[in-house]
Amino acid sequence: MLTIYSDDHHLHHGRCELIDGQLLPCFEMPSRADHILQRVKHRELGLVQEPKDFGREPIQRIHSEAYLDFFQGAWDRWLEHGKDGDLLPYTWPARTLRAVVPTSLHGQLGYYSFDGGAPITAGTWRAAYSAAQVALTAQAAIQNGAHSAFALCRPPGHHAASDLMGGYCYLNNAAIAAQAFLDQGRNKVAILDVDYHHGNGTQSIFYERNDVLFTSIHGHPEAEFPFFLGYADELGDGAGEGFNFNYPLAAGSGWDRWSTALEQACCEIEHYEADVVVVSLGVDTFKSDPISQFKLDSPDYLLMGERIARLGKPTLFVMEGGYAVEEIGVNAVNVLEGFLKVSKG
Ligand code: SP5
Ligand code: ZN
Repeated sequence: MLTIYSDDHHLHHGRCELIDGQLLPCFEMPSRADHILQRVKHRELGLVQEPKDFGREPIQRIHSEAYLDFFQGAWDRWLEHGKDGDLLPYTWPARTLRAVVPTSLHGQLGYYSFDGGAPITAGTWRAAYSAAQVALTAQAAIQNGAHSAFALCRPPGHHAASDLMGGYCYLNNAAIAAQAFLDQGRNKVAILDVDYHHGNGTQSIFYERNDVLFTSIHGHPEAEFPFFLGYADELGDGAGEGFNFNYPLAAGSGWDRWSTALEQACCEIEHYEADVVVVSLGVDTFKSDPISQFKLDSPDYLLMGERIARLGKPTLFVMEGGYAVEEIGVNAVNVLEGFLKVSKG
């Protein structure tokens, strides 16, 4: 399987995130991608290539220009304020406030974000832009005939909505790739989001559309981030009604419960008759993930890959979360190896 990877992800290394009432060192750190790359090479998964540059246009198919302009320019504005620490929001346009777009940097930061978990640093735009190009390059490989490809994206993307960052995410790499498939002539894309957290950004982007089926298995939002989306009764709206499927699971869920949900999601994808599958590949479902509550073990990721392969569709894997850094390489690459075991044999 071809892997697309860029060293540019090192340009994004946030100092702190707001979590559990504290500013803690970011769980989403550069060594995550380094470990995955190391494992890809160690297991001789296949070629590793640099991304091409498709420019901002395919990103603008998903994200608003105003949001992208804000994100791209935020760091320089922060420097003009004479600051050099990370840029983190602290006020949001909650219910009783007005959804005005302020002119100030911090006002706009609150407007364009939904939590205090996605710091902007000097290199965040360049890293996120590169990650989107990584996804687009892997997407192009499939469009050109590959049966599968691995976009080793960092920072991750599935929490990012059209004009919102949050949850360590800035640009929605999986959504950008899904849209590129459609723009290049495919008619139906299925997204399978296996990250521990609900892919609220991806769901919101495609919620009213029937050309993208969104399925997600995740910690129940009654008790888990992102709290405000990801319930089972969210089935899509308008033309998108019946094209959104959430499988929220209780804390402590292991492979038994998780694989039952996977089976249901796969049934929906088969029923939809997707042309291509995009997997939002988070491995924060792992039993010793430091911020998550599921109990998957490393061999379970092989089975996950095998089941995805039995869909028999061209499949793009897009890296999302996973914070047990020592094991992240084994777990992520196990999904890919499980997939290859079935799709090759
Ligand atoms: C891409 C991705 O996986 N983003 C995840 C963002 C999660 N941010 C909030 C996590 C809150 C965890 N609270 C429990 C901590 C246990 N000490
Ligand atoms: Zn996650």
